[in-house]
Amino acid sequence: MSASSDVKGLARRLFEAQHERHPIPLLTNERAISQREAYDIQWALVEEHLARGGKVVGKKTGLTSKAKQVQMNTSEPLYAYLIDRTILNDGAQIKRADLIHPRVECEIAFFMGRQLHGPGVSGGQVLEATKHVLPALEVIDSRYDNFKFTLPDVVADQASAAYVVLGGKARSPKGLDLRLLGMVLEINGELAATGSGSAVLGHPADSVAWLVNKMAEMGAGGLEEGDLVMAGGLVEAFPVEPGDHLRAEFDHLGPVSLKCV
Ligand code: OOG
Ligand code: MG
Repeated sequence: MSASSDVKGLARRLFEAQHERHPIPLLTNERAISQREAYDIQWALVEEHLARGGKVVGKKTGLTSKAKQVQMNTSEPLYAYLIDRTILNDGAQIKRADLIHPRVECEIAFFMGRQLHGPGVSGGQVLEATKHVLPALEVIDSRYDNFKFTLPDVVADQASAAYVVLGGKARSPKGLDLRLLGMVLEINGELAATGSGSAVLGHPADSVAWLVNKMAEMGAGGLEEGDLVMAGGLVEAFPVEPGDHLRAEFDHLGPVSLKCV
């Protein structure tokens, strides 16, 4: 088998797992996968969505906080592409039956006012190129058995991306200290976690800068005007089941919520 048909075959496996809501064993159980190949498989997976009319509307970083790295037993961040039909409005209902074993994360989302390409991009340059920031919940859903993986596996699996729920007020980051911006997550009315922007690589803009520079390193371009960028979970991810209502309240940016049905 040629290397490129192997990449497509592995992407196809992940695509079918997404579609059939059926978890699969790790790709790395069969053979070692390099970082380069892992991003190639992810891109081939994205192409499966593009071939069905999906559009790339942004990017996400993941595993940028200590809480997430400890939870997933990894020590390096990653990036992935976001597809248009997965972006939902505040208060969205997500169907448990559409997913394998969903978990929810609290994040700060960036909306880019202009393009930004690495290498050498700083957090300050990210803030200058940002039109506004929004409070967000990300629904992740690993396509692997038991929500366990190694870094190349999760890179190939589009960083477990399932949905993004955008809420609150869109605000320019100018005049906001995103590092100290606090958030509180309530699940079914009970306090579940508190966090702040500093959790993601010290500052959410530094997390976005990491993504831009990593994309440059991988020869994958960077951020485009109008891109939505998720800066990574500030606290660990929480499993959700039907009936659950999650609401995060961010300083200055307001609330964002979703319901699992
Ligand atoms: C990988 C994706 C992590 C984040 O915000 O840290 C992520 C995973 O934990 O399944 O999206
Ligand atoms: Mg995330």
